[in-house]
Amino acid sequence: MANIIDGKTLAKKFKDRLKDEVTFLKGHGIKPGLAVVLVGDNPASQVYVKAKGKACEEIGVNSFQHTLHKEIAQEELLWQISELNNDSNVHGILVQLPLPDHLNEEVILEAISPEKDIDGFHPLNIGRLVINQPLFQPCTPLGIMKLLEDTGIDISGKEAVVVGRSNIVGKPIALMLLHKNATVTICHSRTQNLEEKIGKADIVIAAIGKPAIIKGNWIKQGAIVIDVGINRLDNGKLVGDVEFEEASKRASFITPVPGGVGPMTIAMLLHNTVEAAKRQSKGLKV
Ligand code: NAP
Ligand code: LUD
Repeated sequence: MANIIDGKTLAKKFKDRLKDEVTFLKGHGIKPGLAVVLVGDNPASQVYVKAKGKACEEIGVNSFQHTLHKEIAQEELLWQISELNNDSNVHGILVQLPLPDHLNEEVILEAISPEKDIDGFHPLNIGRLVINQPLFQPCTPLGIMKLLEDTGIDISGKEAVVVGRSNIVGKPIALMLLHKNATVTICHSRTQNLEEKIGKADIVIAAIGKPAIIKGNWIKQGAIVIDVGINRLDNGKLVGDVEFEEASKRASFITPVPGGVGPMTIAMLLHNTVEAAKRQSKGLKV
């Protein structure tokens, strides 16, 4: 049976360390601040934003939550972002995704100052990741790298299969694995013979958003399985993209849903916010 990678406990370890760091920074007059912008009333987004606010509170980071009407005009949202860019109490700015359809996500994300872009979604931060000179890296893939590190297994030379090619998970995690010298295959909705590709993988990253679409018996014996998917079933239960029970019989390590990648996403958000505060207090520019 696989070892369960406990994301909740690892996230707690990171948060405890960050809490001490925040105490130290406050002693030097620096109080890290995170602004979270939520547009509309998407229930999942409300849950995540609330969890982010609570995590800030736990470690002593100032959190500023801005809930905006779902029909807000793009210009108005851009104005709000520029206010946050100019606010010296705000070191990190996060605009929760997805945004309502009438808003242009690329334009909004590019309006965030790269120095405060603790989500790592600004084109400048993405470019820096591509050339392996990262500044702020997206929280979910960064959390996945910490989970992999925690297994103690060397990534170098491993076959990694990433399923999903989103800007927030699939593409950045593929780059991070590549930079650790994995041989990376990126799969998506047009990929043929997914089962065969997964069957060869030493590391599987599932970031699709479809319940149990990756069958447990596709997993190679001894593989590491990271399940990013969060799917709420009609009965209210949360499940990942991987058939957990079957996959556990083959994998060496596997992340659960919930309690795997999700908590690490939030811990990495706090990490990036503290880093942003430190950089800004030194007057560093990108
Ligand atoms: P997304 O933007 O919807 O992307 C989904 C990806 O899956 C796309 O690249 C899509 O391919 C691919 N796909 C769809 N059907 C497929 C199929 N049958 N076979 C193979 N690939 C398929 O999603 P996302 O934002 O990356 O999120 C993915 C999941 O992770 C969601 O459940 C989300 O809630 C969860 N998530 C969790 C965390 C966390 O912290 N735990 C963070 C972020 C996201 P195409 O590109 O061809 O359409
Ligand atoms: N937008 C994210 N949109 C969605 N799960 C998250 C997430 C925590 N700008 C921006 O935070 O990084 C982002 N930046 N994202 N996500 C998804 C994505 C965004 C997803 C899950 C969790 C953040 C989380 O804590 C818990 C778990 O897996 O244990 C379960 C929470 C529950 O629903 O009960």
